[in-house]
Amino acid sequence: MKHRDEFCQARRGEIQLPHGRVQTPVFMPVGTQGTVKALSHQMVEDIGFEIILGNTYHLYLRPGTEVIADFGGLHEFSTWNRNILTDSGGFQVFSLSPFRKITDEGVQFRSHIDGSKHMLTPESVVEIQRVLGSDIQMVLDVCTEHGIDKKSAHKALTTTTRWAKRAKDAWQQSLGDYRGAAFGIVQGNFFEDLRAQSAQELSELDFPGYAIGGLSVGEPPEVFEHFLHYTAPLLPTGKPKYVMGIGTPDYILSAVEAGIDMFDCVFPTRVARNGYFFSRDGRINIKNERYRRDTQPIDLDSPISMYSRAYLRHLFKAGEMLGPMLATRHNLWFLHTFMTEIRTAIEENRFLEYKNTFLERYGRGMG
Ligand code: PRF
Repeated sequence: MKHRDEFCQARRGEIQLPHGRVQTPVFMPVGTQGTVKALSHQMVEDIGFEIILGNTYHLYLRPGTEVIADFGGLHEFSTWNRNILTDSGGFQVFSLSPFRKITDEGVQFRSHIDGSKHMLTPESVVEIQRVLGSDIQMVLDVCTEHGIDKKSAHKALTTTTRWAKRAKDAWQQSLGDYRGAAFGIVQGNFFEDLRAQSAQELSELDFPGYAIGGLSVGEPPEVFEHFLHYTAPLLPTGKPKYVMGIGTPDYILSAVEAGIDMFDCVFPTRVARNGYFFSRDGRINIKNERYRRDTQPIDLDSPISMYSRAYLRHLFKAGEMLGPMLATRHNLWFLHTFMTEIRTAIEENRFLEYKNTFLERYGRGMG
C-alpha cells in the first residue's frame, strides 16, 4: 500500500505480478474465454488495462486445459502479454451448470456445453490454473445465494475453509517455474458471525491476497453495502483485497471507500453489447428515439468521440457488429478513466469529495 486517504479507508497501492505491476484500486475487465468480448487485446492494452480476468471453468471445458498446455499457458495461447487473474470455477459451476453436487472431495457437475460429467477439486483447480499460467489464481469456494438459512450458509462456509486449506497446500507445492499468487475467498453469506469466522479462518492460512465472495448475488444494495463494510476490515491490512463480481460506478465507489483494491464484472461489457453506454450523466440507452438525430458524441474525451450518438444508434438498430465493439471500447475506457481519477483522488486525500461529486452528476442508485 502506498497511501491511505486521511478521511476513509480508501487506499492507493501497487501489486507486483509475473506480468508486471498493477496500480490499485483497479477494475479488471472480464475475458471469460481468454478474450474481452468484442475487443482485440491491442485495444484493451491501449485503453491502459494491466490485468484481465479469465475463467477456469470455461477454459477447462473448452478448448480444454491440455490444448492450452500445448501452447505453454493462456498468455501464449491468447497472446495477451499482461497479467491474468483466473476465477476458480466455483461460482461458474453454481451459476451455469445444469447439475452439480458438492462433496467433501470437490464439486461434481455437468457441462453447460454438452452435458458431459466433470469433477473439480481444490487441488485440480490449482493445477489447471498453474497450467493456464494465471498471475493470480483463486481457490475453489462455495458461493451461496441471498436468502438461504444459516445452517446451509454455515455448511458452505466450512467446506470453503477446508477447500482453501487444501488449495493453499497444493498451490505452495505448485510453485517453482510457476510464480502466480493464490487468493483465498471469504464466504459466510449474509450472517455477520459467519463472515467473521470465514475471514478469521482464511487469514490464518496466510494467502498472498483475499477476495470477498458471495456479495452482489441478488441482495438489496443496502445489504451489499453493510456486509461489504463489515467484512473488509476483517481482512489483513497489508494484502490486496478484492470484491468479486462488482462493476457499476456506485458499487465501485462504495467498495473503494471500504478499502477494497480490486474488482471485476461482466456488467460494463455485457450491457455495452446491448447498447448501453456509461456517461458522466448516467447510463445511456443508445437505442432510445431521442438520439435518432443527435449529432453529439457520447463523451468528448472518449476514444470513440468521432462517432455521433445518431450513428451509434443506427449501428445498434441495424444489428451491426461495430455497435457492440464501439460500446465495449467506450465503457471500458470510461471505467479505466474513472479508476485513474479515483487513484488520484485518494493520493490527494479527497476521495469522499470525489465520490459525492461523481454521484451527484451520475445519479445515486443508478447502477
Ligand atoms: N466466488 C467466486 N467467484 C465469484 C464470486 C464468488 O463468490 C462472485 C460473487 N459475486 C462472483 N464471482 N469464486
